[in-house]
Amino acid sequence: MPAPITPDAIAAANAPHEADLKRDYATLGERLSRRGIDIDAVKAKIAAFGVAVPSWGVGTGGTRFARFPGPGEPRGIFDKLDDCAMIHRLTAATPTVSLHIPWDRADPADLKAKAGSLGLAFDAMNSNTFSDAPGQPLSYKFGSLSHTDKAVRAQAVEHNLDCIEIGRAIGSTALTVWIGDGSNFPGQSHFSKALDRYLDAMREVYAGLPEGWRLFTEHKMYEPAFYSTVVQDWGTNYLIASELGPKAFCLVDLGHHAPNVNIEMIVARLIRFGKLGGFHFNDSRYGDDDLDAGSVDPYRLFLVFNELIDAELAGTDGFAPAHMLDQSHNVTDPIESLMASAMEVQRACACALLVDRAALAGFQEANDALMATTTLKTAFRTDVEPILAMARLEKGAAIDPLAAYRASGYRAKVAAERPAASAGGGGIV
Ligand SMILES: [Mn+2]
Repeated sequence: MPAPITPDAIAAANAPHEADLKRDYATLGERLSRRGIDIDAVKAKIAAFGVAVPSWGVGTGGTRFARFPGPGEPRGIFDKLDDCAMIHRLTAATPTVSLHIPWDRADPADLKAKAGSLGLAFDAMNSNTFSDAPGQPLSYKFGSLSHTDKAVRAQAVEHNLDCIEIGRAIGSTALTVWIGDGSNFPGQSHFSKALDRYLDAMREVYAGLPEGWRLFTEHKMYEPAFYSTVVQDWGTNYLIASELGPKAFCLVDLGHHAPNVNIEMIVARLIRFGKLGGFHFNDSRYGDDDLDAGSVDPYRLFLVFNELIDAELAGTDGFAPAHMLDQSHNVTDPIESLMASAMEVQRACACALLVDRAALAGFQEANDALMATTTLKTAFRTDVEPILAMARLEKGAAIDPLAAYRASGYRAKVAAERPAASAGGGGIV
């Protein structure tokens, strides 16, 4: 097994860039100090910021038309963890991995040992009742937690409880539930009855939460059901989380909304009512495209973080949203996309930390629309790359993770050991 890149190799890759970075950091620090901002404080926040990598993200994704596997694809969860470790060593931004069961099913002791040896921990568990696992007694073709057949619902509940058990054994403290349940035809499904069945099933899952765990429900407007989905929008999701209880929260996947929906405002609403659980970061152009975070609309990502930082600074009680990437890599090396995306999320966070909040509040009170929006733009337009790079350097990660990754030859090394994949193993939620 090729070891992920060594500290010496990273230091060698950094050496030619260190002097320039220090100059750039000092220059930016001087400019920010004129705005009353302490660059070291921003850097410390970024250094402490992490976003979880989804285990399924390190494999090549695909569309429902085709999948074009890349070289050296992970053969299973242990290969996936190696790839996740590579991402974290180079970026120091992804300390945790989010598992999907049954795709990543393995002996929990082995999972924990492998992750520990790589310096990784586990984030939220993800259940899968949107496809049929081999040998599964009952099919989810017509739904899972909201299925008309009680036996199918019971099977789906049992699977979620199983995910919790695995998670408990490996140190996870949250379960994310996304279902594909819904309908393709008007009249196919009774909206209220389906939601009631879902709520009844979810109450059983909720009852199985260990002490200190949180339950995240993820809404999605369409797909795989195209006419209606049971958990279709943030409003329904909020009602679900409210019905279930204080350990239930809403998860916001940036790709799961109708076009042009004001996602940052949804975030603010969920914060206001104490039900924001976390995020699946990605980007989209037309629908649930699962493009790399910040690749199409970095300003929207910034505006989401603007709400998060606002809530954090306001000292919102119990505010601790989970951050995770959830994207599909069809034409890029997944490791490169995940590194770039983790850094985009950090960038949005860093820019949001630069917002002059006292000035913004003043402009809002004075109804000065132009100066209010300019205040946000001033923060967004600041090139914070020296802050991100310095945070990486000081944590032993790479100043330029993409260049260091390419220079390492990691992909060619794992390709020599991992037979070419022909299909399968993908999945986007
Ligand atoms: Mn998602």
